[in-house]
Amino acid sequence: MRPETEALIMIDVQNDFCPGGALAVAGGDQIVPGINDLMGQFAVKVLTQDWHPADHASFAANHPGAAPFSLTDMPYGPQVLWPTHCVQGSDGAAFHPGLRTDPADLIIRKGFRTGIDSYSAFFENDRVTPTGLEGYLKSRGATRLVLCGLATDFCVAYSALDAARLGFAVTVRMDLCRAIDLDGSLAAARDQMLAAGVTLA
Ligand code: VGL
Ligand code: ZN
Repeated sequence: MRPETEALIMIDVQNDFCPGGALAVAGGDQIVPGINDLMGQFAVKVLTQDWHPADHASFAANHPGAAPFSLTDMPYGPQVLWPTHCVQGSDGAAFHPGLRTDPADLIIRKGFRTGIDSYSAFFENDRVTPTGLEGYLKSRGATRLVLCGLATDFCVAYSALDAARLGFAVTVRMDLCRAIDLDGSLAAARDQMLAAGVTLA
């Protein structure tokens, strides 16, 4: 068992990010057994769930003529337009059926505001609107975070970078993550995480 000051943050292990899903990440389902095992070691365990309304601004389908995986400009900066995924209450938004969700202390949902995407578990993509996770973790006494889940180069990396900025000691279990890897996004995410002092394990 790890000390009470360490928290495990499991990012978006949802059907739509697994093979067969709307925004499938190659090998996304392979990380499930390892995450289940790891959960047993942590006192503080948090799941995140990408949770979008059907009219969400990050969906290419809501931008007439726009192709999935193209870029658009949002008030808060550039935004990738994704295939419709993780719609609130859909099967795609459900956790992978093999993931043990019962041991989790908290499930934090993100991306539920129509006009703004939220990759990070801590802030929406404007980098200022909080999800509340920082306060939860700090009030539980967590100082060190271990992150795993989907996808390495988007929600995991954004979460790790925000966590480091907030003063947590951060380790990303790269073996328990899988990447989308859009135009070099995985290499860029690795470089940014290393530069921010995140440990890649
Ligand atoms: C994610 C793209 C869009 C992720 C979520 O979980 O990495 N990526 N929504
Ligand atoms: Zn999303």
